[in-house]
Amino acid sequence: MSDTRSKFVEVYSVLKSELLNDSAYEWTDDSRQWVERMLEYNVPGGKLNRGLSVVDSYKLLVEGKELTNDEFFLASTLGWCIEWLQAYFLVLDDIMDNSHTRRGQPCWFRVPKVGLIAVNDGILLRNHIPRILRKHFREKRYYVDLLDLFNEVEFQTASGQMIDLITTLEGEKDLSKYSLPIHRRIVQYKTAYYSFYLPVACALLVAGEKLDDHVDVKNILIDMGIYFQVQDDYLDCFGEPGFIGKIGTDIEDFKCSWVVVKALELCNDEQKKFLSENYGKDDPACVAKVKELYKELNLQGVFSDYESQSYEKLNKSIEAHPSKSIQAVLKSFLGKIYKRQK
Ligand code: DMA
Ligand code: MG
Ligand code: MG
Ligand code: MG
Repeated sequence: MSDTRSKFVEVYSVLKSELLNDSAYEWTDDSRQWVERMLEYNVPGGKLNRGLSVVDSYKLLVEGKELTNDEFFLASTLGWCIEWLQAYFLVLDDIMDNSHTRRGQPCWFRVPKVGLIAVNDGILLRNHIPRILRKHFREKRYYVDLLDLFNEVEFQTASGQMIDLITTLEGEKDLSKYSLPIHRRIVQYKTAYYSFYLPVACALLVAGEKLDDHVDVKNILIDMGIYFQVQDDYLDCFGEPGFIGKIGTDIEDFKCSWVVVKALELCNDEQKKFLSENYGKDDPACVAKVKELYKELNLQGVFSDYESQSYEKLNKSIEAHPSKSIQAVLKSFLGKIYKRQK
């Protein structure tokens, strides 16, 4: 494990133990054990890309100056707040998407005796964030901006989840309503703000910047987030479950995935009919037929072209940015996700 990663993980233990000893609640052994197990199961086991990006971005913004322990701790704490936010969204997303596995283990709601208690666990995870922020940032000049940022981004994400979910409503399964602009709108809101804008925005605030001065950075990060979610959609269908840690459910769930949108663009009438008959059915035979058609349409090749084009486009916009340190932040982010396999 790299030094940054292991130091980052140490901060998780500190935050966890602070939450488990929060004096605003009269703890019992049972409740402390429940919360600890729930945190261990859902918070630290991911790639930690979002969280670590706060630390990496902050380092690049202060241009190689060695961080003090205190600065490292603060940037890491914000990184962990994003990992908490992610855990909260994922616990609920897996219930709504009827998913099976996440990060190589059963989804939290599938764990015996958890079930729909997972809904309240999601709410608890969400409530931990302002508690962490209050404990460590209350005295900072940028505290209000930080709270406002997390609130805005949570609202955007929940709105994205809403449009993701209402486009798949039972009884209204009509593929003709799916298009690239609709897909873009869904993924911009459900993924890009919290996964890409939020880490960099946190780093900018700690570095003493005002977010209103960085709208151009935000726009590039949103485009990067859209590219990232296209990869997620692609991996849902073509990724190796053992490797990505989750079994795809987009075809069964009738999701407005980038893959189906591209398929619709390329289908002839007969193929379109075939797709409509098999998409959105919770039946492995139908799923296999959809994947068969995707192969026929060479969607893997289409994706690979999209991937290199997006990379070039993003690189161009990054290089047009006037600040070298911001260019470095954005390039490091892009480097982490280009051609990712999980
Ligand atoms: C996830 O979209 C978005 C949020 C806010 C969790 P998704 O359902 O495609 O994610 P996953 O493929 O990880 O379930
Ligand atoms: Mg999901
Ligand atoms: Mg989802
Ligand atoms: Mg997905």
